[in-house]
Amino acid sequence: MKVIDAEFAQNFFRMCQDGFDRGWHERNGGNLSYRIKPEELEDIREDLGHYEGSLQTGEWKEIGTSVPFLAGEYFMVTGSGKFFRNVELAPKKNVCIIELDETGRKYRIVWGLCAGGRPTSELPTHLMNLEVVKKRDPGIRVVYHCHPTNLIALTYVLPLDEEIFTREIYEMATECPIVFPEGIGIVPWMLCGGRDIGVATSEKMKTQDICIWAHHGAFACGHDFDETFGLMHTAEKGAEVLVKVMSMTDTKRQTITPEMFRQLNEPFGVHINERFLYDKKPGAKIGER
Ligand code: 2HA
Ligand code: ZN
Repeated sequence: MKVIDAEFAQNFFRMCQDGFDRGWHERNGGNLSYRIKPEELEDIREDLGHYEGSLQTGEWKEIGTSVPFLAGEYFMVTGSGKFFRNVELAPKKNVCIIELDETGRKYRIVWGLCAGGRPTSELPTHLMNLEVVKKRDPGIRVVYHCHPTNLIALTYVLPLDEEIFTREIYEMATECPIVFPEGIGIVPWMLCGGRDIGVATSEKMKTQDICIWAHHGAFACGHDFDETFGLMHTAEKGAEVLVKVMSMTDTKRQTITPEMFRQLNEPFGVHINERFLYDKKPGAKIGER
């Protein structure tokens, strides 16, 4: 089977378009990675290794970090400097499949980026995230980075405190604590594109499915494309409501209380982490405990 006909690939390309349509991928903003299943790899194997039109793979290159738990696996990832806007139109130019070597320190391109290029500048963060989430749940295969406007805006006005940030977003949509009961991780502003920010993000991803990069964007992970996109969409929706509320007032007339959140646990089969359900001081403004 051709890579572009595989169901996972079509879902990957569609998610790029969905993210662009939401306004989360200006220019070359954002990146997406997917850890390919063994059976999916078998289906497309005949189409791999055709690099630059010839029957050879790219050379082994340093990832810039080490992910031994992912050694030998294959990933579909967006290309560095490529625009999400173009992925569905020309997937083979904007996306690639990489293979990791047996040490988990090197990769080579085995499909795509046919007009040249290299995998996303955030490859170390993607692979480190994919490694920690695989350890916690081998079914988690998707890692997504985008620039969602309202979540970013809030990193300028809310304290960069995970408990406060999460709680304020929880209060904006009943869905939020059900979809991310472990809350939103926060990485303060750091230089992007390298290993250090990858280490900081993957530390959050050990327990959380969504993590904000202050003044930059967000990362989310999930079992499949729908779940991962839906997670980002839900968090960004909560953030959008909060931006609207904050543009009207700094104090809410009424809201969802910790006791109300706790009622969600049983019927929805979740356990909302109690660290986000602290009691607020009477009269607390938005962003205050
Ligand atoms: O340009 O979003 O974080 C891609 C990015 C870098
Ligand atoms: Zn970014």
